[in-house]
Amino acid sequence: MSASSLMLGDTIAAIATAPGEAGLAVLRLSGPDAVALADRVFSASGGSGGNPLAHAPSHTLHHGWAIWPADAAGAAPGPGVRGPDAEPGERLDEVVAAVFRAPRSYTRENVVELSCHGGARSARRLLDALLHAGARLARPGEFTLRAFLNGRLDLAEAEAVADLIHASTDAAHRLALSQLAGALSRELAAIRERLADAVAEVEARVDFAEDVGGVEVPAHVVAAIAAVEDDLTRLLDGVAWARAVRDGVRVPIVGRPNVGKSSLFNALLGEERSIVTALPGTTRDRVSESLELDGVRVTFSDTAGLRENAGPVEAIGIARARAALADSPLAVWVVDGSTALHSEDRAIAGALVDKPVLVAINKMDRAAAFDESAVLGAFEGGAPSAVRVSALTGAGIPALKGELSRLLGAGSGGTRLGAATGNPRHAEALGRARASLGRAREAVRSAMPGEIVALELREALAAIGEVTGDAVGEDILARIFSRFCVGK
Ligand SMILES: Nc1nc2c(ncn2[C@@H]2O[C@H](COP(=O)(O)OP(=O)(O)OP(=O)(O)O)[C@@H](O)[C@H]2O)c(=O)[nH]1
Ligand SMILES: [Mg+2]
Repeated sequence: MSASSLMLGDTIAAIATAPGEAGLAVLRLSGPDAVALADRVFSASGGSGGNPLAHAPSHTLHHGWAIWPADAAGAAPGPGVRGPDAEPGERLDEVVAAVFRAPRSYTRENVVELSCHGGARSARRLLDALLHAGARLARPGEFTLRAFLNGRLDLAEAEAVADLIHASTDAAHRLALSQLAGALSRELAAIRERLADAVAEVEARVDFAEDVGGVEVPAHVVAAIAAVEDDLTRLLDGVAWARAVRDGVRVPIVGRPNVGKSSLFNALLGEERSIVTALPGTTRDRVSESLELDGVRVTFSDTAGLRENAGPVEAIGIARARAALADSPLAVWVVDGSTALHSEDRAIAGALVDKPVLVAINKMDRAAAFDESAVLGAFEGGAPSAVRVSALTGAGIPALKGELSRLLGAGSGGTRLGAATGNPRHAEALGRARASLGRAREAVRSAMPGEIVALELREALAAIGEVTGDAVGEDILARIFSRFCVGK
């Protein structure tokens, strides 16, 4: 990839902190002219003149004032730069400048961080001053993109920066931190080394073979390929859980009217959030609320009871319930355990066949009116998990939560959260690598030419390399970094 098309040559600026009233805000500048540009808006004395930062050693702090810069000769303000809102030399705020010289900085370029007061205006006016002085407004994630392009972070580590910022549970935070610290990258580096050895062995034999078809791949190479496949399988087994940890999951609570969905929703959350009445058709609007379950942010939504012949308002609620079902990986299906299985229940079961379902057999405080096999038998494809509960008394609720967390993947390889990844981009590439390895072993088994084996191994290597960014295109980088906020 060419650095020029990503414009590494210029100096970028952005506000790095969230907007709002706060003690401090921080602006970041990165690029070859970071120190010179900072000097144009920084004054140690509060007046203009002197370039106090020009000779500042790396990793030093400087107290002073931010001032509106004198007009730069020829520095026409770029797009997004507002006209001057102050006189040259006018004080904008009292600040501290931190100077980091390349390559000892976040981006490996010259970096200056200006800490000013928080609130609506200070940072914004200071940013305007920096843009007026000749900096370009950074794009989302551009500082981290530069850290990646300059080799300070690999791509998986750079993506972990975004995950860290988005993390909403301790487990998600830990997962992102371990990825930022290189746990995944190190595991993948070890895998790639073993694969590269295997490729070298196969290719050496291909080069020396008289008859291409006659290359024999030694048993220890086949074993090495199989071992790498196992390692990839372990990583892929942990993806579902790590993904749930990273992104959270939405779990709709569905069922026919009056079975106790809202009561169960309230019992799960431990608060009276949804309205409960003895009348069927009580819930019409979708009500959602989150809780943390073994480190996963689970957002339950209470939905309108699914039935035919509903009134117009209820019908809209039912349509929303169906929509909630469509975009969730998992659903809780509530049935009334004190009545026989209804034909409406069977219809709902039919709509749930293609996703993991947890059945809550509710109202267990009453006499059971059907056997469990009636519920489970309503599913054509494999029987789902079922737990008997009483939303009224709270019995069975902890068991239901435990089963839910098991279904989300807790206990799988990913719970150790060591080298786990929940990033769909990683999962896709690792899955492709594993498939290539399977084909490589198959090629060996069916005595195909050594070149085919080598080709598959090289494809696997390339796919793994995509995760750490050894081989990715600009379009992929653009997509990844657009997830970031400006200033990161
Ligand atoms: N005995 C008993 N009654 C329950 C239980 N759970 C819910 N109920 C009662 O069942 C009735 C319906 O409860 P809701 O929670 O409103 O049921 P729903 O499925 O949300 O109903 P809709 O919103 O109309 O679809 C209420 O009278 C609840 O008190 C339970 O575990 N045991
Ligand atoms: Mg309800």
